[in-house]
Amino acid sequence: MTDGDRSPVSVLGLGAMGKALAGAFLDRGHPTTVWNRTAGRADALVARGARRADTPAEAMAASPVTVVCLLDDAAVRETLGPAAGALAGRALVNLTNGTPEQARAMAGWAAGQGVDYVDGGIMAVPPMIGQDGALILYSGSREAFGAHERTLGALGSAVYLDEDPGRAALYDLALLSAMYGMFGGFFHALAMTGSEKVPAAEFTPMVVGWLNAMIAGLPAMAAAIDSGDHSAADSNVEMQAVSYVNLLDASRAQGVGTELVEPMGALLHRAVAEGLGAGAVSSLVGLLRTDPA
Ligand code: FVH
Repeated sequence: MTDGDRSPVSVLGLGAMGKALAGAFLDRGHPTTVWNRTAGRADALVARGARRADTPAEAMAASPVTVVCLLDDAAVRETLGPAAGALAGRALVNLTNGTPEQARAMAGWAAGQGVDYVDGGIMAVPPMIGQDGALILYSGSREAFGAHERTLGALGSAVYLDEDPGRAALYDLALLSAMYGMFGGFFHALAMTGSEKVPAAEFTPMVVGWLNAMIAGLPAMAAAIDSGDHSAADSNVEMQAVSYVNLLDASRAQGVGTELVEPMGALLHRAVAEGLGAGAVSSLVGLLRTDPA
């Protein structure tokens, strides 16, 4: 089945994200069938022209491609399990957040049902869906992605990564890790300045400028990480380990908890203990690698 301009599509899951996905398909004129465990959450979409399905199987039978966006992997299994068989010869695109292992296991399950499986990671919040700024990562069946790429394009910028169905989940979780690291640093910074009653809105522009300056250095760090050459160190690990103690001491003195920032301090000190003190902080990535669980 090839993708037409307005190919039918089904959406399972109408939480905050699923509603945005179904809405974007409707906006582009795709005949859209929707299902949600709590049926009433489909009402607004039905009023906009979506067709309500009473069961996941009915929804999946209505379209060549079904997009699933539920809370987690357990919800996906619970939803798709009873519908096994309804999907044969069709494509399933799972945009539920999950691990690479879960994506690979789901791909195996889908293959057993004769289903083309694509896993995905949504790098956007619901209001961004349907705009170019919404990045959606895909991996898994190249054929299915190619067949439905234009339909999926209604959701945002569609980027296909690899035939390994786990790749999109890996990138998704890695990008979330970078985001949460930034949030953690930001929240700690605001707790520090807030301890002296500096309004968050007053200090935040300085944080944004500083983070942008640091972000500019990430490609050079990536090159060092790929080459393993961490010798170019204007700001070496040992110096940073020493000044990091001040960050922790000052936080405690200001009455600010250090749970968000302690791990980085511990890693800097471990790097010094392992002889990496004279090099660049990019060497810390190597210390994080452990044998897979
Ligand atoms: N919202 C966001 O900002 C992020 C952006 C990036 C991607 N995530 C992931 O998207 C998945 C869905 O997130 P969501 O925001 O739509 O989540 P909720 O609004 O909480 O809706 C959850 C839906 O899942 C249904 N559900 C939960 N458990 C079950 C189950 N056992 N069986 C069937 N359906 C289930 C729930 O149904 P109901 O409660 O309305 O009946 C909602 O449709 C998620 O993986 C994010 O990490 C969102």
